[in-house]
This record gives sequence, structure tokens and C-alpha cells, in this order.
Amino acid sequence: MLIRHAPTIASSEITDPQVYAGRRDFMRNLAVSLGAASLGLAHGAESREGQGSQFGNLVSSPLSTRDDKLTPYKSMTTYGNFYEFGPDKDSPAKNAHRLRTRPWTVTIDGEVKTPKTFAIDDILKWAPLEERIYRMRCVEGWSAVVPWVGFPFSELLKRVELTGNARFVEFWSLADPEQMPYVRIPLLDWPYIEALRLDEARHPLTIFAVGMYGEVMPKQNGAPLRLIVPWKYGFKGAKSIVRIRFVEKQPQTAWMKAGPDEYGFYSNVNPDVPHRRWSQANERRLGEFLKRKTLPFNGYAEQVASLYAGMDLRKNF
Ligand SMILES: Nc1nc2c(c(=O)[nH]1)N[C@H]1C(S)=C(S)[C@@H](COP(=O)(O)O)O[C@H]1N2
Ligand SMILES: [Mo]
Repeated sequence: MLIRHAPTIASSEITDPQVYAGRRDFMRNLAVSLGAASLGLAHGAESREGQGSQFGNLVSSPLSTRDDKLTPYKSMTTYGNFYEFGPDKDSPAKNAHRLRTRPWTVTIDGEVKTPKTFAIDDILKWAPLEERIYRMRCVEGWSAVVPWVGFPFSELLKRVELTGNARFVEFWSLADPEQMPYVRIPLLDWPYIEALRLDEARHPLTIFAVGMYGEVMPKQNGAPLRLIVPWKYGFKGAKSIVRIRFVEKQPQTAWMKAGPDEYGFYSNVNPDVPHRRWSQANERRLGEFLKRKTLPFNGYAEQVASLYAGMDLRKNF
């Protein structure tokens, strides 16, 4: 594990399933020879899922970006937002160990013919798990390049039948004060709810992620199931999802309620539309020093711009 997460691993190396397999064997042997406990501790076992946390046979997706250097695992697991665990960038890494990710169920309801509840371990068998390397961009100005493990949102639509009224879909995060201490404090209007228009959710780039860097999702990054929408600001990617609700009208999201003039429903990455308090023209990759220009739709314009044909993206920010 120490080797896997060295910041210098090339993406070509990380995406090769054979290399994964080889590494896994190597790790297993190493773990046996060193003693798994000491190996885990050396890497900060408190925020990890523990033993057996690696995925085998990942499908390497053609939708991955190959142009960018991966963000170090260490940066992605120690710097982030998960307000249920506190307001600071290091709060999730410090506090998310309290989250219990088994048993875990996800309820699908709203505009569906029959509401259903699925156990996470069944959801994990819905489709072959893919590795998707995506550029990510937080509205605060930091960005990352992450090898997610997941499957397309559209897999869900094979398991439920929508009514004719379903036009939007909401993603509800867990809001349990026993596990998530800051849910007692009104930092946001809990539960954390994000939402997409149905055609955005169906877009092949939209995925549910269950892991990253070939491993089970760290708790601070939204285990056991989170949303990833790479052309939108990071906050659209609700973590630790327990409910998915299809609705007819455009929903209010947690961030729209917190600041309606700062966070719009669409939240597409747009360097030309500044946040009310800061520019969105540039970004800084975690682990890097120099800033780079932010790209329209976070670099995914070719794939997604047509979803917004005819819309004024300054009004619909
Ligand atoms: N439930 C929940 N989901 C959340 C958040 C949160 O506070 N709570 N923060 C969002 C924000 S602002 C960002 S940038 C991303 C960060 O994800 P990462 O820690 O995996 O980078 O998670 C998003 N999902
Ligand atoms: Mo964010």
C-alpha cells in the first residue's frame, strides 16, 4: 500500500489491471511477511476500510482522461469536504472513522412504479466495476485527478421503472448524528441533498463511485457509495448516499438553500462565471504549487455541452 500510493506512480501503470493484480499479490505477500496490522498502521489504518479492501478485475474505461498526472492518494484522503464530519479540510480524515458502512442500504423512491431498497453488497454486483480517471474541480478552487472505481448511473435505471413524471433525481446523504457529529450543528440543512436533471444523470460520464485508486472508498471520501459528475463542481457529488429519489420538479439542494446567489442548481464548472466572492478562472491541483486555467465544463465540454444547448449558462449557473 505504501508503494501503491507513492505520488510518482504513472497513470498508465495504475490503470493496467494486470499491474493491479500483480501488485495485489505482492502486497498480500508483503502483508503476510510484515504482519498486516503493522502495515495498516504505518499508513493510518483509522481511516481505511481494513483488510480485503482491494478490487480485482477492474475494467479500464475509455472515458478516462489519460492526459493528467494522478493526484497523490494521500492528498485525496487528507484534504476535502464532508461537512457531516466537520467544517475543516482535515475534519473528514480525522472524524470519518465513525461512519459504519455495513450494513448499508440505498432506497430508491419518488417517481418510480415500485420503490425499492437495495443492500450495498448487491449494488456492488450490478455491473462490472470500472476504473474512471476523472478531473475533479471544487468550487473553492482546488482540483484533483482521481482514479475512481464505479459504474454508470444508468445501471440504476435497469433496476427501477420510472413513472412518466420523473424529470430530476435527488441524492440523499446519510444524516446520522450518532456517526456524524456535525449533523447536530446547522452548518447545512441536513440531510445533504444534491440533484441532477435526468438527462445529466443518464450521461455516460455520471457514475456512482464505490472506490478509488483500486481500493474500497475511504470513509472520508464518501463510502460506501457516492456520486461523481466530473463536469460539475465537486459539491454535486453527494457522499455516503442512502436515498435516491426521482422527482418531477427541479429540487432545492443543500447548497442552494445555504446560499442561493452563490450556488445554482446546475453548478457546471465555468471559468467565465465567478462565484459571488471569488473568481473561478484558475485552479490549483492538490499537491501542486502553480495554478492552471480552469476549463469550461472542467474539460468535458465536447461530451456534455449539448446537454445545455440553448440555455443561458450565466443565468443557469
Ligand atoms: N454528504 C456530503 N457530500 C459531499 C460534501 C459534503 O460536505 N457532504 N462535500 C462536497 C464537496 S464541496 C466536495 S468538493 C466533494 C469532495 O470530495 P472528496 O473529498 O472526495 O474530494 O464532496 C462533495 N460531497
Ligand atoms: Mo467543494
